[in-house]
Amino acid sequence: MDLRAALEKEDPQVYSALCGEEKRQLEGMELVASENYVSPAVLAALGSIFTNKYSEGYPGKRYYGGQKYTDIIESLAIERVIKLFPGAKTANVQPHSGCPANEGVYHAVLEPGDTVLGMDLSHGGHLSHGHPVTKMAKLFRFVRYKMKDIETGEIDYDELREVALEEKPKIILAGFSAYSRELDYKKFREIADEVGALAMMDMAHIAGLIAGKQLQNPFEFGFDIVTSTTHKTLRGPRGGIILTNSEELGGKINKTIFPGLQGGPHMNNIAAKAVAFGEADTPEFQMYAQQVIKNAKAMENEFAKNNVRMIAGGTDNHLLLIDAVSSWDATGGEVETALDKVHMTLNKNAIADDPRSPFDPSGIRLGTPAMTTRGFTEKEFTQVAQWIIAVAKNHADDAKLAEIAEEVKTLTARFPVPGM
Ligand code: DSN
Repeated sequence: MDLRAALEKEDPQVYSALCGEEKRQLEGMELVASENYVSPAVLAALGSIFTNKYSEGYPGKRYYGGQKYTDIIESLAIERVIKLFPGAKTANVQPHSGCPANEGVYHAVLEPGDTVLGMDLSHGGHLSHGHPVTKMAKLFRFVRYKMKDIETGEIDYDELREVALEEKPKIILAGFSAYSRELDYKKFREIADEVGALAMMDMAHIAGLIAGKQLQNPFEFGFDIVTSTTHKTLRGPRGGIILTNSEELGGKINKTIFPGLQGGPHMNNIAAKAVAFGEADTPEFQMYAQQVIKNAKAMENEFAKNNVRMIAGGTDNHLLLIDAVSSWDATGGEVETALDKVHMTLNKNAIADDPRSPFDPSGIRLGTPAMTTRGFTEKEFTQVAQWIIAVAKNHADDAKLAEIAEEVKTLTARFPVPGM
């Protein structure tokens, strides 16, 4: 059956929005560090009739009949993701996304009032690491560590240890959504051992770079729990996972996700996760992950040549965080808006200890995963950095922006979007 034709016939409004979004994705240059393009096979699984099925429980132990094929796909997803991250012993592939995955861990191993030591949001951490606006922060106590030196990005491991000794956290949480350097997992593990805490990593941003063997795997340093989304560098459908290094922890987490926090798993999503985990376990994916980092380095070089202030001084992964105010005397919001006008999409972002409001912070965050999937190499990303600089410097000059917009469209037209 032609699914597109069916949608067009039955719901022209939704179909028209879909066509608009396709055009936007095709003509635009996607630089949001957390976005990517999935393969046609992932799309096919996601848009499949697995969405019709309820499957509360886990493979072999469900609460509804008719589970022959859902058991096959969930077991495949579990086997494949465990193989992808050596050292993992259990996997829960049901979390609907990254926040429920992190919440699932907190509920599984903490009692109300227990303490978690995580990275400060403005230094790169994530809302779900206990930002005061979240419900989790009302249940558990979150204390913070930061970078020691914003210019190099080095984490202040001495401060982290001091806070850990004083606060006695039950979890020491590594991981981030806006940090561009590799972590010292050995130090995290040592400090966690010293205070009797679990070592947990939220690898959402870099899961694909770890799976692609370009960044270190926290399980190799004895981490207990690793959470992730599946749609960023890992290039799968939107979703979450929780991996652990012990059957005991895995059992607690399974009970917490279902029936603790979620009802029926989204089996179409789990089918798409299984496909993506299979795709990530290939030499081609390793080359992709390597190119993602090479491309980020190419932008780093171009920005450095042009005296752009990069937080942490540059990058070891797929993302860069730039201080727009110091570099170009423009706010993050102004640069984001001007880049939108030239079809380049990224997000305004707070920088460490940002004095500005989160609605118009000092920085921008950008990354290479999506355009690397479309085939960009160092040459194109050097050009991307030059355009970003030109746009930021001319953010109020609409004639100049229109000129750059045409150049951007000409380049992106040469690089197809998978699945379109
Ligand atoms: N929204 C994601 C990001 O952009 O990093 C994190 O949840």
